[in-house]
Amino acid sequence: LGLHGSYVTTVGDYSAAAAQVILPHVIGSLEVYEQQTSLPLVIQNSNTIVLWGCDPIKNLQIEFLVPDHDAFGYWQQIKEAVAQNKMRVISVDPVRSKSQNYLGCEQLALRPQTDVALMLALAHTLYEEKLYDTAFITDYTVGFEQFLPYLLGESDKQPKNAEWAAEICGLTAEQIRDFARLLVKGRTQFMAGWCVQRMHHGEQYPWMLVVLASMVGQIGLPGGGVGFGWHYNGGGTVTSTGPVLSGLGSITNPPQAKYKADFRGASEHIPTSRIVDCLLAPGNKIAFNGETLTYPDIKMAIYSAANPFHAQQDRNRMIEAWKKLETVVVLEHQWTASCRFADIVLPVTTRFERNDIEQFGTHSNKGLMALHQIVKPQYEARHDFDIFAGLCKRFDKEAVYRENRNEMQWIQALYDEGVKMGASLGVTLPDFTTFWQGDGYIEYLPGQPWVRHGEFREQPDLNPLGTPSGLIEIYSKTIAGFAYDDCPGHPVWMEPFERTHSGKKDKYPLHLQSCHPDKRLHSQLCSSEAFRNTYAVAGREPLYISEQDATTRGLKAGDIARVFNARGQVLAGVVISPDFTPGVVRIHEGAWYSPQEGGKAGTLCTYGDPNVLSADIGTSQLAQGPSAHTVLVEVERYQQKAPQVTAFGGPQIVKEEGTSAA
Ligand SMILES: Nc1nc2c(c(=O)[nH]1)N[C@H]1C(S)=C(S)[C@@H](COP(=O)(O)OP(=O)(O)OC[C@H]3O[C@@H](n4cnc5c(=O)[nH]c(N)nc54)[C@H](O)[C@@H]3O)O[C@H]1N2
Ligand SMILES: Nc1nc2c(c(=O)[nH]1)N[C@H]1C(S)=C(S)[C@@H](COP(=O)(O)OP(=O)(O)OC[C@H]3O[C@@H](n4cnc5c(=O)[nH]c(N)nc54)[C@H](O)[C@@H]3O)O[C@H]1N2
Ligand SMILES: [Mo]
Repeated sequence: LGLHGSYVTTVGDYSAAAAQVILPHVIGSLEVYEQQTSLPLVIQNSNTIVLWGCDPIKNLQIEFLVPDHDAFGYWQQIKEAVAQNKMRVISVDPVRSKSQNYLGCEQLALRPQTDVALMLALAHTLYEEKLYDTAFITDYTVGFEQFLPYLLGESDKQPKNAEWAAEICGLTAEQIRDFARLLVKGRTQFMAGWCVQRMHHGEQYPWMLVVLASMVGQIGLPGGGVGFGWHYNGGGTVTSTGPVLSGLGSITNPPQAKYKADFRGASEHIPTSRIVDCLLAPGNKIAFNGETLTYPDIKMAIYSAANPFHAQQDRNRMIEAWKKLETVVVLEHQWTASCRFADIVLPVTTRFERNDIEQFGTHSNKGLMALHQIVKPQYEARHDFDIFAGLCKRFDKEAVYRENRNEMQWIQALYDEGVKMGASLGVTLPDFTTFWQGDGYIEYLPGQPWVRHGEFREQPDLNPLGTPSGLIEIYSKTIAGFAYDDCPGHPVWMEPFERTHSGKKDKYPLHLQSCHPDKRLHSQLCSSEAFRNTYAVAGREPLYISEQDATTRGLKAGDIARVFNARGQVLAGVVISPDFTPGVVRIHEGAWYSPQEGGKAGTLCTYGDPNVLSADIGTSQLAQGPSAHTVLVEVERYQQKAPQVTAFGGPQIVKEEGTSAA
């Protein structure tokens, strides 16, 4: 696109949009995609691990790169330490997670979306009982004095004490005080997941957790402090020393685009999850992290390796917005809902039909792996790379795009670059032919255990954080300067646009979680009937629900339920689970959208896509991230004859005139 003309880019992602924007202001880096303190050091030094909305045993199955699954060995040691009472692990989570069940650990079952209130009360208790680390606050942070009047209620007549939070989060004041005391009793490692920042005002949770960890005072010590990436990409595995390969797209001076578009004053980038807003209201202005963006008038969208008809919130609103696009192109090897809403679908190869090279172990950087082609490209499928090269050919940019390399030449070039990098690191790699035709596998030498924020703690002057002050910003002048009413200068508790147990009587009394599936990566392979049969219920995506909520609704295990709110309705198969507390239900994200009547907004989804029910509202003016987890629903038994699931199968091959159907 860049070689040809102009295009609108997206910033941030669905995963951690709120954390990615706030944490650089607060602690100077993204944190979410960075390596964590090595797990061996945690096992050695931590007295308590707090899993805050964090389910590593479920989510560590996935990595950006080829997973090495090494983290699970350490988690087994943590499980043993818990069994021998050498360590406490406390899961702060409204539901009993897979990790909790695996570790046999404790739980603080707070109400959904009330984490910031709980953290404030923990901070208040540490302050009131003089248990917080004043030296750490003085030496490593700024802005405690601006935060304190709010914490103590001097600025708003509401002390954020344990009694106050107990009303909101459903724990007792005594439980909250005990927890605060435990945090400073020994070494405490906070491990934070990302679900809680995928909620309305999702920026407040990572910010307040950093403030709480600062008051505990152990940031930068082995087995203490806070991290936001233990549950993904093998976070906390020890990083090996070896080359990190670059990828494609390293075109350095791209030639001037032939057709530079006129944006007519509109912005050339939008926050990823604001796409539907943008389509519905081009020209509208929104605030975003200190900028004012003007939505551009987008006419065409291209999706490669993404399935927006799973990922994006509020499906029915999205269906209306999609009509504004003149052309939608999807590059896929699965007939997803996104393909069905596209004008042109270009079939791509799976990785089994390609040659490739990849690192394995994302954070562990364990080594290199040759990914050999297993079968020739099937039917008309082509490599994404070849499709884009073919498009570039039409305006004479193929050679520039390819950098004069085909698939194997790219692999060899990346490898050779790795050999050079290795040499400078003292790591000797065999020549390419030996690697590719031999084992196809290189394991680097293990590195040294490492402590996140350790260098900062040791020498804050020499190793300042990337914040304006170089220190942790409990109060951020930058953020305060934006003057957003939904994200002020220090962390605060704010009611989300909807919440269970909020005291308001709601038509939709259940909180719907749409956490990441245990059995899939998002929507991938949901199309496989054989695989679906290992977890689907009555042919639908499972709906996890407590015994009490099921009984009061006359639901039995295996029933088909209708899950609905004002935004939409889906069918799902009932699973009654002791892991779920009353008031909280779950349908995993990635369940394929299955409209009873295709293309019609409001129609029943017959398989169970939770994004039919979610709201498409930005977290705040700061990050404009997705609020996918701020969702209330009601559930009832589906009385009628269950309609067919339409999501799977296809495409239907239409015979072109004058040709024979292949
Ligand atoms: N309600 C709710 N919604 C959510 C979330 C949530 O927690 N709740 N989580 C959000 C998060 S964190 C994320 S990351 C997003 C994920 O959203 P996506 O990344 O859009 O989800 P995937 O299902 O992984 O889609 C990837 C698609 O790429 C295709 N694919 C695989 N290999 C290739 C290839 O080589 N080339 C091409 N062209 N295509 C390929 C797959 O078949 C698949 O359809 O979802 C977000 N949506
Ligand atoms: N198996 C598997 N692993 C994956 C993925 C996948 O699709 N499948 N996707 C990967 C990707 S792209 C991402 S972004 C990450 C996502 O990682 P996360 O966003 O951290 O994962 P989730 O599973 O959505 O939620 C984690 C935990 O948050 C809890 N939780 C929900 N609501 C609340 C609340 O109000 N308060 C508290 N304290 N806890 C709450 C849930 O019960 C759950 O146990 O996972 C990665 N790993
Ligand atoms: Mo993600």
